[in-house]
Amino acid sequence: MQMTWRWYGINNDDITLDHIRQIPGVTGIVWSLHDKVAGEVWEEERIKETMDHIRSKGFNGDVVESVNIHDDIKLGNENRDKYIDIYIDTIRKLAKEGVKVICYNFMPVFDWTRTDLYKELEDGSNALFYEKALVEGINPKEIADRILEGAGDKTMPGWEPERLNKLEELFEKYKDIDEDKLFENLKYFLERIIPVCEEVDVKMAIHPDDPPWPIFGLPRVIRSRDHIKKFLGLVDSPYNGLTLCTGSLGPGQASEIPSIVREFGDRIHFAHIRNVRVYENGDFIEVSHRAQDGNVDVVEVVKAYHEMDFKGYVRPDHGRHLWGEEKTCRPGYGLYDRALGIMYMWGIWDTLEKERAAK
Ligand code: DNO
Repeated sequence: MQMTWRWYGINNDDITLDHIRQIPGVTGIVWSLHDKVAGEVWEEERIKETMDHIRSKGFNGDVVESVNIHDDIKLGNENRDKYIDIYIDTIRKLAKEGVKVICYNFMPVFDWTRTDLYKELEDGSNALFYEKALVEGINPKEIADRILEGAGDKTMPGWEPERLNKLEELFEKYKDIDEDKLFENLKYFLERIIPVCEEVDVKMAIHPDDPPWPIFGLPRVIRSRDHIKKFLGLVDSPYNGLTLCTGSLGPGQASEIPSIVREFGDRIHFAHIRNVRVYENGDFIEVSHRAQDGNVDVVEVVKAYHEMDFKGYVRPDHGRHLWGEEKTCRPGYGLYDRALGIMYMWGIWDTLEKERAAK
């Protein structure tokens, strides 16, 4: 596995590449142009500037997370081709600078959703939390306001104020889009972009829906083994692949994750590995990577990747906020717990490597 770290860009992240260099075994930086809203053109100079900076510190910039998809593509309306052309243009420019994998999602309106960004855990740390009943009864605008307020002055991917200001309008547009229609629109998008990806050797890696169930009446299509299987069949090419996020799938099917990894392994280009603790009422909270701390058996997950000799990219995904860092870090993206998570994963991986070598 190739260990990576999500970094928010030049002048946009308190955690610098010099800090990241001190975390053992991290070889790649997962990046994006975070000021770009979905559908905007990415300039070659900006891509090059970021890649050069990443490379100057000894990392690769092989993975971009995310190039966000304009709602007109998800809605399948008359503007979609224009936005798909822009998307293709970005894929080509990224390929030219050496990018290998693009992580994206196809969730309508919202990216990941939580009700509390700083819920306290029993050890005094805090983490992202989801209260199921609250989301079932609340106006989506209130959730958006909570998240934006919690984020303070930090930009949050998937929660761009420009889009959220038009929430009512957006919901109105989605009212006739059900799961089948959303799948159809996803297929149309893939049929246009995957041939280009094959040509320029960039792998697409869709991120599962988080949480893995429909919210606010909006359909969600990447949320279970069956959904993933259907998705991979829409365009049956290795370039049409997955970001397998254990934390996103976890609240719906934590115990199945190792077998999902085994089943779809050859289409997983990027692994997001983290743990969640799921409560009986459907609430969940993000916990440390340690298997015992939550419902995702991270040991088994890493074993599944090791068995298949996984050569793709991995990142610790989110972490709790530790030792007061919630005052400065982006929610879910502190330094300490993600670094601890990496060491946990290396501990498992290196042990398995030694065992294999001794056989
Ligand atoms: C959350 C992330 C997601 C992910 C997007 C991909 O922290 O895993 O926001 O980047 O869904 O497009």
